[in-house]
Amino acid sequence: MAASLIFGPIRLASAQSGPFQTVSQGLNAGRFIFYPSVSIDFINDSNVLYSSEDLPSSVDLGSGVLLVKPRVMMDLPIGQSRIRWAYTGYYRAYTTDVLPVPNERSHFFDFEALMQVGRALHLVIREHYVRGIQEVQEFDPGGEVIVSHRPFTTNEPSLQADLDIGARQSVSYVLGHSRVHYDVVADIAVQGYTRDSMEGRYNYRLSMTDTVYGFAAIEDNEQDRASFLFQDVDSRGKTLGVGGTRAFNQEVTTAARVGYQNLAFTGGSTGNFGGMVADINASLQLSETSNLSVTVGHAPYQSFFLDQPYYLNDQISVRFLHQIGSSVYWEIAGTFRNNAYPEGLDLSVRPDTPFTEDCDGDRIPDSSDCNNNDLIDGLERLFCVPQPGGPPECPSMGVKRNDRASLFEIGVGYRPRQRLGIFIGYNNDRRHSNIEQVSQGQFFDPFHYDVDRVFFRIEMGWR
Ligand SMILES: [Ca+2]
Ligand SMILES: [Ca+2]
Repeated sequence: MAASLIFGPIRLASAQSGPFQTVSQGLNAGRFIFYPSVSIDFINDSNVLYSSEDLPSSVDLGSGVLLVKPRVMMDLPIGQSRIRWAYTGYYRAYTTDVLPVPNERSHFFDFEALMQVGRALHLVIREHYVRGIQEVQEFDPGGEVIVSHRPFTTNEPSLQADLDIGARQSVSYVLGHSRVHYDVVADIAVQGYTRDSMEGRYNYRLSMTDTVYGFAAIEDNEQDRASFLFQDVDSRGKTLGVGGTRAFNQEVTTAARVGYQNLAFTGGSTGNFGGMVADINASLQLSETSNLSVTVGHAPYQSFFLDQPYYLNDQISVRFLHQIGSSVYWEIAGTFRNNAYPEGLDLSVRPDTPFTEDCDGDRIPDSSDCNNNDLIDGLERLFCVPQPGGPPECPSMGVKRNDRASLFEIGVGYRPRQRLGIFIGYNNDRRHSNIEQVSQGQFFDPFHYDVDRVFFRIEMGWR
C-alpha cells in the first residue's frame, strides 16, 4: 500500500517494553548500525507533585516542563548472534520552583546479547539499568508508589538459556535479579528491595511464529521499608503455569501467561497469598493502517503501605493506533487499575510496636502511645481527629485500602520526513482511594491525584 511507503509500515507494538524498538533504517558504520535521535517535549502539567487536590493546603501545583530525550541505540549483528545496547536520557526542566530537584536527569541503559552457541543452545544476557527520579513504574508496575522526585537506582541483569531438544521442543532456564534503591528516604515509605528469581520452561513450537510452554518459577524478595514502626515484609514465591508467545523477527508481539502463585511472607503480621496470576500482552494488526494492543494483568505486588504485605492488582490497557494517508497518524489509549489490599488498616499498639514517641520530653523515646488510648500516636495523628471528651474519630480504622486509577491518552502525529516527526497529545492520570487521612483537622484522600498534561513533541533522527 502506497500510504505506508514514507512512514514505513506501522510498527507492531512490541509486547515487551521496547528499548531496542526501531521504526526505520539506522546509520551503517562498518558492522555496526546506529540509531541516534532526540525528542523534545513542551509540556503543561497540572500537578507535578502528584499532590492530593483534596488537601486543604493544596496550592497551584502546575508547571511548564521542558523534556529533552536523547537516545542512541547500537545494533551489532554477528551471524546468528546479535548485540544491542541503548541509552536514553530524560532531561527535565520545570518552570515551577516547588520541586526538590529543579532540573531532573534520568538515565536508562539497556544491553542485550543474543548468542547462538553451537546448533542447539541460545543464550540471552540482558541488563536494564535506570537512574531515575520520576519513573517509579520501573519498580512498581501496580502504581502504589507516588512520584516523590527523589533519585533511585534500579539494576536488573538476567540470563536466559534455551536448549533445543528436537525440531519443536526446547527447554529454557531464566535467572533474574533486581535491585532497587533510593538514595534518600526522608518522607517516603520505600527504601528499596532485592529480588532473585529463577524459572524453568518446557517449550513446544507450534509454528514458525508461535510457541506454547509450561513453567515453574520461584522468587525471593527482600524489602527495605523506610518505616520506624513496621518491619520489612519479605516474601518467597512459587508459581506454576502455562504461557504462549508469538514473535516476528525476534520481537515478541504477543505474550500471555497464566498460573497459580503462592507467596509466603515473613515480617509483619499477615497470612500468605495463594491465587491465580495472569499477564497478557497482545498486539493485533487490524489492517495495514491500524494496530490495537491490549494488556491484561492480575497479580500481587509487594506493598510499602504501613504493614500491608502486598496488594492485588488488576489492570487492563488498550491502545489503538491508526494511520491516515502517508504521514499522519493518531492514537488513543486507556488504562484502568484496581488495587486491593488484604488487611484492614490497624492503628492499634501491638506487642512488637517499637518505642517511637518521647512522652516526657527528655529526648528518650518512651512509648508509641503517650495518650494511652491503645492507638499508635504517630498513626493517630495521621488518621484520626480528636473528639472532645471521647475517643478520636478514625474513619479509616479497619478499612481495607482500595485504589482505583486510570490513565487516558490521545494524540495526533505528523511525520513529514522519515527522520522528523511532531506529535500533539493530551493525557490524564488519576487515582482515588477509600482511605482518609487528616490535615489541619480535615479528612482528605492522601492517595488521590488528578494530573492533566498537554504536550507538543518534536522527534528528530534515526529511530
Ligand atoms: Ca522520654
Ligand atoms: Ca495513642
